[in-house]
Amino acid sequence: MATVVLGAQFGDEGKGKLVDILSHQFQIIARSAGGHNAGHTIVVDGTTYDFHILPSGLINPRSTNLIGSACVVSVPQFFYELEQLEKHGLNTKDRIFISDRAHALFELHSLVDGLEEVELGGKAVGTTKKGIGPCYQTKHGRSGVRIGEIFDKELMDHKLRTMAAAYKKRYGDILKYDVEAEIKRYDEWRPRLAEYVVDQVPLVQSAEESNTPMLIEGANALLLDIDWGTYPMVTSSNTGIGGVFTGLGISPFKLKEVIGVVKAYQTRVGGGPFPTEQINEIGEKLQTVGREVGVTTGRKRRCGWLDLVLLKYSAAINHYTSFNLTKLDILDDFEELKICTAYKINGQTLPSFPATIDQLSKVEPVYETMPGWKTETTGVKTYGELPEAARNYIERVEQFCGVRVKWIGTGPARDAMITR
Ligand code: 2SA
Ligand code: GDP
Ligand code: MG
Repeated sequence: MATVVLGAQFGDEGKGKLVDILSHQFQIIARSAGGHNAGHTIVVDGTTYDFHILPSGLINPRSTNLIGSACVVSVPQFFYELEQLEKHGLNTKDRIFISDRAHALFELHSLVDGLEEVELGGKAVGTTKKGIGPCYQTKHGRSGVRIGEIFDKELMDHKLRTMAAAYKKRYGDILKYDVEAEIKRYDEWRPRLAEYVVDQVPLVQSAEESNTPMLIEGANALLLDIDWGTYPMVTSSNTGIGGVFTGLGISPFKLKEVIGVVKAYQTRVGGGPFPTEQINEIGEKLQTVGREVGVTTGRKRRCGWLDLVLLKYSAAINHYTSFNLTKLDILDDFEELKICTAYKINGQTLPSFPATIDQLSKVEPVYETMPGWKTETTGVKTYGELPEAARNYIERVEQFCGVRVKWIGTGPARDAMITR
């Protein structure tokens, strides 16, 4: 039976920490979509680990980890992260596999990502410039290279040269890319990569047949989903529940839980509408106290109040069975807190979450104000011991979205998590 952990807002809700906490209950941990744009930070016994393309579940030394078919994989980044983990003394041998159907993300893709952002000018997405969008473009344009195809040197070289020629036609000399140098690097990497590449279908199938507990680790979040997010200010994969099926081929009937990870306030990195954003001292306080800095790019994250309209929409798509509300402790020192419970445009309440960024950027959030608790919550071990105002805040989220808050994060450390 499988449990899925998904980002419910704009990412960086703290998915990595929950995956780490749950991982000891699971034998297989899988990433279904996305690439090394993701940044998951885990703090274990005072040591901080940053994961990008590798599943955070690798921290559990007994787990087998899979990078699934709908992922895009930078081979040098994959090796780099493995080396970092090994430096920390973590043995990853025979515990990490990449689907042969995942797509190879080349240096070419990341260079094109940068150029596309320049072309967009004031409308830039604010990508991580890791090449995610261009890699999914070549995948969907049917010209990409699958990880399994790397082992057919002639095929890979031909496809990569064709891909490079197409982009050269588009960008000319501003694209500074040496395809032959990249081909040479792959000649070196190919033998080393071989042991990690698998056909994931029998792996997932046998896990299903033997009822092996599987944890599926989402990357990014629903509002960044290519179909359900704030298009076009999104990433290029299906970050919602749909990506779990396309990325892993798992049976929907095998899902036991879909946990939505929700930050107790809200953040966003990159461009795009953010109705409850606070460009003022409140936003600055959330950014500073919450240490809201991108794990992949080091960018400051934009900050604002919790938006329940957005969260309810997210729940309607991802069908969460429970929430993990994270970073409650960051709100410990506020006199009062605001929660958005409706959107208005020209005085009219919207009946649902808008489909366009044009509309979303025009909405006026309607807020409920709740008293803060002005008490430290880090170190609190049980729900009942939380201040009443904090419990009221949590219960308002549950009541509005119809989803139970089963876990509450009160600090970055593994043990700073209240379970209900
Ligand atoms: P991309 O690079 O094509 O996926 O960017 C498209 C949009 O998706 C956003 N995005 C993210 N948002 C939050 N966190 C992400 N991971 C890093 C982190 C971000 C960082 O964990 O902190 O370090 O900046 C992530 N990855 C992609 C991105 O900001 C664009 O809005
Ligand atoms: P992810 O992308 O969803 O895995 O989240 P990130 O790792 O990008 O960002 C979440 C950050 O918040 C990390 O630095 C975590 O260590 C930290 N974090 C997670 N949960 C909590 C919490 O409950 N309280 C505090 N203070 N920090 C947390
Ligand atoms: Mg992150």
